[in-house]
Amino acid sequence: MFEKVFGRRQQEESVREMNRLPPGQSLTNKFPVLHYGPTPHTDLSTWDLKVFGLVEVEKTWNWEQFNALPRTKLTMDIHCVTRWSKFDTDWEGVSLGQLVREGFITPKPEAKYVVQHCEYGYTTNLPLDMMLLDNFLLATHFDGKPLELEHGYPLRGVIGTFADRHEVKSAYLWKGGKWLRGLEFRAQDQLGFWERNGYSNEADPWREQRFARGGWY
Ligand SMILES: Nc1nc2c(c(=O)[nH]1)N[C@H]1C(S)=C(S)[C@@H](COP(=O)(O)O)O[C@H]1N2
Ligand SMILES: [Mo]
Repeated sequence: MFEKVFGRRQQEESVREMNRLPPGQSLTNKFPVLHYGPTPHTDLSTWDLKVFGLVEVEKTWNWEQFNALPRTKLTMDIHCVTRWSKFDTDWEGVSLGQLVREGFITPKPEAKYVVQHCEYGYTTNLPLDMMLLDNFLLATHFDGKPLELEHGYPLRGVIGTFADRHEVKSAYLWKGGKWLRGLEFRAQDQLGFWERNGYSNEADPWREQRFARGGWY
């Protein structure tokens, strides 16, 4: 936003005044890459997404089937626990909330949490009710183009905040798994990779829930 006209500092002041900059964050116009381990090179011909656990019918969608699901575009601000925030980012993909509302996935009544399973075993967990909100997307595109390899191609979870809807619960960016291959519906919560390694399970950027209490950070 305003990239050509204003410098970074002025843009940051502007989002701060609009109450869009969570505490302890600063604005970046770059898109930093952050993950643990190597970047997978996915072959779309063998790729699939498994929906399993506490759902009425388990699903395995190949790339073609996944792309036939109803699609959504949305604009969000995203916040990384390493203190950068990026504003007005454009995403396209599939809304889990819409899949549930339209009957493509039916969670069992006991399902309260979802674990995102990614290539190489990365996981992250969220309450089901948060993943059904408009600000969680199974994203295939960023900024009008397919995701770049290192940002999660071909599919990632992404969660952010809306400029004008602060009441919608949100989380730091690590709660979106890059190179997503599975969604596991569960009755009990199960900590994901960063959550087991000292990060907050709630991860609300407005409350600065960065690290778990009692963690070693
Ligand atoms: N599969 C996988 N997804 C991941 C991670 C990871 O290590 N592996 N790191 C998370 C973290 S800590 C962050 S901040 C975001 C970063 O997304 P980006 O690299 O697109 O900025 O991805 C999240 N998703
Ligand atoms: Mo991160």
